[in-house]
Amino acid sequence: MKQLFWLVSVALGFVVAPSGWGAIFDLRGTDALAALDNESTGVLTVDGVTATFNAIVESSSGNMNQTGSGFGINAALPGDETALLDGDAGLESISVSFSVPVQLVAVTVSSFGGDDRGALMSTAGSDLIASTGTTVPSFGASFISSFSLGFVANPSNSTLGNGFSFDSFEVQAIPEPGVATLGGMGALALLRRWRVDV
Ligand SMILES: [Ca+2]
Ligand SMILES: [Ca+2]
Ligand SMILES: [Ca+2]
Repeated sequence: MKQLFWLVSVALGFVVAPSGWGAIFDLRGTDALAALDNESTGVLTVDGVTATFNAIVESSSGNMNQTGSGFGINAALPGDETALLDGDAGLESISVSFSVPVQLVAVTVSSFGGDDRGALMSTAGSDLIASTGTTVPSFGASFISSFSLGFVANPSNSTLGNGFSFDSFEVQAIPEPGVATLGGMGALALLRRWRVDV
């Protein structure tokens, strides 16, 4: 009876699973190091979601850079914080576009100081990021095809600050209908087989 209960639970889980899966893009991790480090554009795939990254510097070119202390843009000018998104050589930002519509459910940054400010932008809305840690975007329930995170001037302070590290983000994608349906059918087939065998 316990087995039957377990199998029914699995089958129902596949059939009624409400909201896709989460994919965490760890920009401080080894996959990102291989795909994005020292590139102005790069592609990273996590759990079936492919993200294309572009490094943008307001007035000059730059490359994405991962070091032991952060992930940001190397603006290739003297004095730039090479592993942070900052404003020393023009306002730096990273845009991310996706192969499938996603919900952006979390963005994590670090190395924030009091003068640092980040702007999270999408077609569905925008948020100001003002401290180290994880931000849940105000537009996290909306499906988007891209977003960007960039350094912006602090409106209450004329100094730019030294920037912040773009550590990671998490998205939720809609599962392809065929995958969920096949999973549910497979579990139901297992259940039917188990009942016949008894
Ligand atoms: Ca590097
Ligand atoms: Ca920089
Ligand atoms: Ca900082």
